[in-house]
Amino acid sequence: MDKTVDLMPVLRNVAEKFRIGSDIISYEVVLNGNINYTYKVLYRAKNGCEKYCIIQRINDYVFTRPDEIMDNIDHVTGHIAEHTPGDIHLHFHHTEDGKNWFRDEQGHYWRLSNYIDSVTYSLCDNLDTLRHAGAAFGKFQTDLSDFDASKLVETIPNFHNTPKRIADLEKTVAADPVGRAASVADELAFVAAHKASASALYGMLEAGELPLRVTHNDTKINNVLFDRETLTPLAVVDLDTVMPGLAAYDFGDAIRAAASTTDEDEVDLSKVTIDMRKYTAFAEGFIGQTAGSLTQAEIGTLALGAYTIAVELGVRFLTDYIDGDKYFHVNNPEHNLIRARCQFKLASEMFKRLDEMSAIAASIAAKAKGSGQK
Ligand code: GN1
Ligand code: MG
Repeated sequence: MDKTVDLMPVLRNVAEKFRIGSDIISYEVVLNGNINYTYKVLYRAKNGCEKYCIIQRINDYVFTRPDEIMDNIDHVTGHIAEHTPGDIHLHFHHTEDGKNWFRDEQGHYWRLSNYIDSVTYSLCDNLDTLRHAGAAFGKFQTDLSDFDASKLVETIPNFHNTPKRIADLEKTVAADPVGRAASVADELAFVAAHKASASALYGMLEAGELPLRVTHNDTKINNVLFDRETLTPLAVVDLDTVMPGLAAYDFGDAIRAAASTTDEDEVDLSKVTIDMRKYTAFAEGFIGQTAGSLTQAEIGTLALGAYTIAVELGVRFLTDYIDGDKYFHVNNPEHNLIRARCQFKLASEMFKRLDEMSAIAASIAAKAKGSGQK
């Protein structure tokens, strides 16, 4: 979105549609997502008090049916609120005709939620915080363990179908719409070399060896809101991709983001590796919450999930680069390529240490089960 455009009139209109009035005082662009357009908005509530809310424009290139996402979110937030009545929850406002989304004259979809005063981290060195983040995502999964998954629409089909992601990359390379394919031979060779190992997890799902659960599917640590003072988790946000999935996807995506030594777009690849202390801390939190419900086979795939999601996300960034940057927001023309290289470097580091990572997960699980922790 063009940063020079004054969005006041647009945001006022959205606020009015969601019935919080149109007295918007100011807004700031929130930059930590790669897909949607997010604004933290200060407004004067009808009782005269100043309040914040979050207004988002849903990216309808990525999400072709925003209305279905918002139905999913209604179900999921309702279920979580019912199960954890004392907690702080994400709540989406409704329009006069009872919808939690609004389509403007340009065809853009908008939503408005409460603002939860909190801190978030994109990269975090504090091991306690990482342990808390792991526990928050684990709890998210266990809170939804009795949720009827048939109520959920698959908002992005095949989201973590790694072999299909690789096949899509191959098709995009063959089409080469913007003439970038010739410049990524090394990256394509990496993908070819890792195709089989990165497809193993999906193979186990297809073979019926792993149960489908309701998972978050986008477990970057910046999707956990932390209390400013106690630094404990308040809520898990970004529910657009809550769908049936594998425990290893949620664990894996979180690890590839939070246990990396760098941000996901680090240019200096010599700095990119997995930090085992961070890995262990996150795993303690996540497995501590979920060990009681995870099968042995699932525990055995958690580390593989981290490697798999790193390869898969690298493949997705690379595909978007070759496709001309249509999916992810980019800051420069090389951004997706830089991100892809960074994920591939991280994946190759994890691949070398898979046994060690698996052993750590297994030992944490054994301890958690032994101590009767859920
Ligand atoms: C996107 O917008 P954000 O940052 O929450 C993407 C995730 C990627 C992530 C990588 C719907 O999430 O799958 O892991 O970027 N979300 C979607 O930063 O594709
Ligand atoms: Mg997201």
